[in-house]
Amino acid sequence: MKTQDYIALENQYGANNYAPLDVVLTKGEGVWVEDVEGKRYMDCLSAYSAVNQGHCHPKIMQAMSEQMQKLTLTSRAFRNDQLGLFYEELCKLTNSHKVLPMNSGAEAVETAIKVVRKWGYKVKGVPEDQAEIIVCENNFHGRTIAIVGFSSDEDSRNGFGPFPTGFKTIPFGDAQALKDAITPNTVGFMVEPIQGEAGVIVPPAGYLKEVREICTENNVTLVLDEIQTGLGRTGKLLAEEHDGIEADLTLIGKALSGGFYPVSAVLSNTAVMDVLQPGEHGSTFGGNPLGVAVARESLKVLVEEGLIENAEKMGAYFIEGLRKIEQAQIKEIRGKGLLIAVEFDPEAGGAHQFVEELSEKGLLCKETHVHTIRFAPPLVITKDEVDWALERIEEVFTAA
Ligand code: IF1
Repeated sequence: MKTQDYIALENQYGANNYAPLDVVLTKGEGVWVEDVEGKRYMDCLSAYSAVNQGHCHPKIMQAMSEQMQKLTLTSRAFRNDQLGLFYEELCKLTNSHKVLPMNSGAEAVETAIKVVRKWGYKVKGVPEDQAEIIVCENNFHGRTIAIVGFSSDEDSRNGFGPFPTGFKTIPFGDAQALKDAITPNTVGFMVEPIQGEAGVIVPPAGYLKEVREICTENNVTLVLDEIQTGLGRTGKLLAEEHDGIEADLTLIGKALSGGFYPVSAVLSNTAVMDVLQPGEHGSTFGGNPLGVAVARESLKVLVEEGLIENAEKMGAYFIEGLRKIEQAQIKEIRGKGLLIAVEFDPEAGGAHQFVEELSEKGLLCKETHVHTIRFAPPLVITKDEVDWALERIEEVFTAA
């Protein structure tokens, strides 16, 4: 079958909830993927930061293959020999006290909403059903009804109402706005350290430190959604480290499984997560031995192969190379580690043209909000591979 044949099948039988590039991929290794015509591409999206360890990492594959021949799923009605080890390794790695394992990022976000509300009622003393959670404009935290209910993106929420209440929206990056929005019923402030989908929006230096202090002073839990920024993507294990702070709840997902299996988790200090009692929350696959074995190896690879340090080094090199490109219509180049974005002036006519041309040259990336291209290759990328990418990016950007 050819590219068009696969596309025809997707168009005939698949829901129309994405408009992907017409590239039909069939294999991947490291930063490279290959389509059904045998054409090779560098993946500069990394499945939105879910394959930080590179495609089909052999050690993670090995761990998955061994576990799937032993035990894959038991439900949490029984215990298994992977979960306790995963808890201990993850808590020690992230200096957390407790872990609640889920599957998708959105489920981790929903779990956090439930936990901070229950904490508000049982510990802070907020009257029942009066809990307020503050979020930021242009947030992206997933696609469930509660989450899109507090999204400021029309496409994410149009036609899906009515939505749950109890959420307040403030501008991102504005600590004073947080201070002004807090009431005695505020139980949490949930924010991405860097807003990914909004276009890699990096807040002013010290923002996370300020919001940490404001939350502490006002007995409000700080929930950091590190589902995209976490696990090495910004050049630190967790993006919160750039500001030297610790959240009360930290959400991780995506690369937690190296792209092999949906695994997400809510990390917390004891005070917050211990409000949950047996029977109050759960999930069929949450904490299953197969996913957890994959996650244990994915974390090991991240640390032992120096991917976090590599992200910091290669990210700085990538951004430096982008800044050398002579292209008058580039409005801003921004990012941290290997979470990088190039925003174009509206006069450039939108970034999709560059995405298509880069795909022609063998580099896969994706635009966001029309004018911005995100470059987020797997953290295993080498200097030569960054040079390879920069060469093609310069060709496309300067030809425009
Ligand atoms: C899609 C966006 C990125 C996330 C953050 C939670 C979640 C995500 C910070 C939910 C997921 C994915 C979802 C995917 C595309 C991608 C995405 F473009 F949608 F916004 F990365 F920026 N918090 N992001 O980035 O995790 O439930 O998906 O596992 O919906 O198309 P999930």
